[in-house]
Amino acid sequence: AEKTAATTRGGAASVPAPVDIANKLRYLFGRNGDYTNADAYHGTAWSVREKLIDSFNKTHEHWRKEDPKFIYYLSAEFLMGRSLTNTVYNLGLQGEYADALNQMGYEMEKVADAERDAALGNGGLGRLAACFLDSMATLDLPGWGYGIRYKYGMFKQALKNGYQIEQPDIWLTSGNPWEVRRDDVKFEVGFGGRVERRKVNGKEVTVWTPSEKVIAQAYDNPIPGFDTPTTSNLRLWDAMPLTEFDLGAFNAGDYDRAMLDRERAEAISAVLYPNDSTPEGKELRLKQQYFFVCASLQDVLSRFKAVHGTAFESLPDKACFQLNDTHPTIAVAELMRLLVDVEGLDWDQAWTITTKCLNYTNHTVMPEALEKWPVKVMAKMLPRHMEIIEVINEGWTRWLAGHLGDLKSEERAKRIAAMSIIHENPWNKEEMLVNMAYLAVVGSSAVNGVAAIHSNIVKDEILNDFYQIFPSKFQNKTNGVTPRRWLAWCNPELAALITDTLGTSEWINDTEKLAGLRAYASDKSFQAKWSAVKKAKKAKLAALIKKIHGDDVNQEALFDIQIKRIHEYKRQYLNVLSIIWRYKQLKKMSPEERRKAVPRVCVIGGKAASAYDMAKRIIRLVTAVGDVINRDPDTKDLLRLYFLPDYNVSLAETIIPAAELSQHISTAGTEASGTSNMKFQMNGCLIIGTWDGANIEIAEETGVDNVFVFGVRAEEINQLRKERKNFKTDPRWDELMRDIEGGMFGDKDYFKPLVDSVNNMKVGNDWFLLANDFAAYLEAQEEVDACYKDQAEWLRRSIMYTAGSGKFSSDRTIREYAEDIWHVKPSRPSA
Ligand code: 26Q
Repeated sequence: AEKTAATTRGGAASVPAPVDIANKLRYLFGRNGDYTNADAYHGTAWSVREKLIDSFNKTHEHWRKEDPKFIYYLSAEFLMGRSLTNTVYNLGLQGEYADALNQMGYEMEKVADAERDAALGNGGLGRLAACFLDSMATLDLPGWGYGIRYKYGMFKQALKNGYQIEQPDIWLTSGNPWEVRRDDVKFEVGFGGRVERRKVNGKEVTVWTPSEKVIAQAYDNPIPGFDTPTTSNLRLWDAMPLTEFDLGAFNAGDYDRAMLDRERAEAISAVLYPNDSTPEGKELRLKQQYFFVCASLQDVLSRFKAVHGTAFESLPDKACFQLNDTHPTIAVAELMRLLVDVEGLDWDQAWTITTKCLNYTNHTVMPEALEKWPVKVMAKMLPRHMEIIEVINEGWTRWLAGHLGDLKSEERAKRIAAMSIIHENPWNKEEMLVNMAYLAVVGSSAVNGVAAIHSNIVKDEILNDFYQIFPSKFQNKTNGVTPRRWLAWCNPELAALITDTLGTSEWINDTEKLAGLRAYASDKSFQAKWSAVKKAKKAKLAALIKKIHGDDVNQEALFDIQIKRIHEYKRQYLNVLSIIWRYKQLKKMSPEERRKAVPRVCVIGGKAASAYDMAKRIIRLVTAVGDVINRDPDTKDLLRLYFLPDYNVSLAETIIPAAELSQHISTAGTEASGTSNMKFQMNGCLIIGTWDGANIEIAEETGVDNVFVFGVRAEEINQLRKERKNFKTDPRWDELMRDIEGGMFGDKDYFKPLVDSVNNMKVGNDWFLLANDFAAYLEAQEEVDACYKDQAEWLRRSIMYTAGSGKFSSDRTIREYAEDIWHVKPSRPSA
């Protein structure tokens, strides 16, 4: 009998896909023929779901028997994007379902386009978690993600008169075929209340009686690996009231209060905080963090106990947890509470187990972005955890005092105060804060940064005191991205060309094989094919620009892209300034000179946190400049600027394959890693960038001379900031400032704070050193133009980028985590 991918993976012999899709539409949705693309999507997704669940069940049956060590990736964010395309490709069902849809008169690409993004994350950190899940499953590593099933994910961004407007992301209303509710998996999570000491059988125990309790309800999201039978899991928690209605209150006629309790519970998993930098000290945010950590740890411990009883000393051989930034750091205190208060272990034994099980990844350089919670807030919401953190801190500072015994007492006291987990708020001496990064470091076995330069900054600056004491705790794990979603599936044309050329598709899970393309980098006929693919992808992006802005763009132009969250440190503003400068130069040129100019289509996209005023002004500046440039008959064939609204994972999948130049121009030392830079590199897009984050390693792999690197280095930043007041700005810069201030793009008053923020005499004092890098940036842009005029050289570089991207597969990153930090080994179910 012929075996389809579905039968080898899942086992369930199924009806032909077209029949199955029609059945799903008939019996789940009551539809009979005449489907829209959205209908076809739902029918297809519910059909594919069954194969996914078969594979999931098989994998978990295998893991239950084998009982391997598991890695649990704890993250407040998982930015998954769409699932249909990824699932059918990863399961090897693409051909079967594409054919089925064709037979029914539909096109897979259009059908897949009807899916809503699962946008349960802000940006880099959340998308990294999603790429990691793909790699863990592909590498057969026993591992789950744990997070929150937000009812509303990242807000939808719309533009109104060029200003950002936020709209709720209502993503669950048509149902979610990619999740399975586990009605048998629920845990209680408590908040507030009081803590008492009681004697039980002569032993003193601590009892926490919360004043508020909610239920965490599990939803499983199967994660299919590629080219393997493994399907792992992302378990997300939904918050529900303890009882459907508080019956007591209801019977007493207090209907309002019963409803309020319900709302209060549901609020916990209602919405993702759209803040990707400065943490808001909102209590609800802390509640979300504890909510998912508490449910996840209870879940893991209950599975452990079902197999190993109370032999908790072997917990570190069976489970480890990766803390994705400090967001889940309350896990340190929660694991202690569960082991000591609930399971009755003694403190020291529990502490040994806890620190063996936990590891922490830092994603941030900026000190103001490090999470700190007021002791007052923590003590009220999590009184027992606050006590535990105090005891941890007492033990820690006592240990430190011994460890630093050789120092003079004054120096010693200073060092201890600087490393105390609980410390004064430097801006408000009345307030005490819990430093979550310090708690994470003290409570973990390993601490890592996300790119080489960033890990050095973690060691030498951010956590230097700790590094001096535990040098071997600190590691680097350079980020990566999944080559499935970010090359093979989003750019099937390029993937086919690569496979043809290398004679194998093995590069999809062994990206080092892409290095084989270097041999073809200067091959004219290969370059022609390479260029044809880029042109086809540019045509798709042009169609999207047409759909959104109504404009036809010159498809021969250089497509120049900057897509990422809007942030001052990422310096979209610097990009806009150079575009204005280019515009002014073009205006001055004679027709002959203009004929020699390299035409550009510039695209900027990204969301501003809703309360980030300066970022919103930057968006408005982009749209205002675009309005002037795109309508000017003198220049409109040579320069365009478009802001693409609602940048998200799906949009990235269209934009990145079409990009020829991408911008990664953060102030050196501020972007921890960046991951879109890796996606662009994989798709043969040249990079203009600063010596920052993973740009450095990308340049090393691609050949530094193939990258347009500019600007000051991280080591110089502190000194340059001190000298800002004496910095002499470039005359071209001064001219641009006068233009914006003078109303060349309208909205004078609204743009004034932007102008002030980069003025060396004003409060902002150009903290991100735009003025310092301005001249070098314009020069690098001239190099870009010169290179683009030499298409053979441009294409050679483009090929060298893809060829050099092997290191940046998240498979490599995950292998390193598995070996150096997690100590988990692959366990593959039989096909
Ligand atoms: C914290 C507390 C309260 C509210 C929100 C937050 C919060 C949420 C999200 C703080 C930070 C984030 C996200 C940070 C982030 O995405 N960092 C990026 O992580 C990437 C993956 O490592 C790096 O490539 C980027 O350089 C880094 O900016």
